[in-house]
Amino acid sequence: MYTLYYYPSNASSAPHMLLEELGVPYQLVLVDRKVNAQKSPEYLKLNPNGRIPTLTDGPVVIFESAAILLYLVDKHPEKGFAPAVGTAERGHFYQWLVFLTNSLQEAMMNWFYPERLANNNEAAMASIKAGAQTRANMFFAVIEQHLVANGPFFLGKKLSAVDLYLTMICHWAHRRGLVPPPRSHQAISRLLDTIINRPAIKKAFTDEGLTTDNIA
Ligand SMILES: N[C@@H](CCC(=O)N[C@@H](CS)C(=O)NCC(=O)O)C(=O)O
Repeated sequence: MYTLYYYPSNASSAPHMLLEELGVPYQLVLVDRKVNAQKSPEYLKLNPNGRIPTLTDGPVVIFESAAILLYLVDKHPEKGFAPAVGTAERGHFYQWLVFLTNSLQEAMMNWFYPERLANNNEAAMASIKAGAQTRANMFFAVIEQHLVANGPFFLGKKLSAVDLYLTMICHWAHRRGLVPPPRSHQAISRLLDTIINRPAIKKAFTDEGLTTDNIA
């Protein structure tokens, strides 16, 4: 059985949504950030970065949310959350997932936590935050343009794990008040409506103690 080490609304959220969508057995283990449990010696053995999430599958341990999605879609190819390996669609699936985790997620992290890069210098923090917001918005605009031309989902008519990853990041943007909100983009907004109304997604959010109204 899979075990997902999570904290509500953290980067565990996309793996959690995917586990629910796949309908496979799994358990959740809370890593309590309120007491810095992600830096405990036990957790660091699983994830030496001390970050959430981590997935275990028997003896297999995987960290990085996008890697967890890739692992899970490959373990359950019949569920159709990623195109077949070796196809053009699979290439685009990799492209968008890596873009979301490497470019958009990183910009969002710098926007949330500018102090990590600014050595607690107030002026540097404000500047990093403003730059990261501009960068995140530029990436949201690229996504919107892609969805308008090729949507409603990243891979056209077929929902995939990439759409769940975008939902997670839009949820963060919503909670933290990114300006303008991702929902100011119509195609992104339509995609979010479709995703958050799916029963599996509602269950994942409810199980994290979040209301399903307005999660993104
Ligand atoms: N790129 C990583 C980011 C993981 C990450 O930064 N997680 C945050 C929560 S969203 C965390 O654990 N922060 C606590 C810390 O850095 O101490 C992933 O997607 O798994």
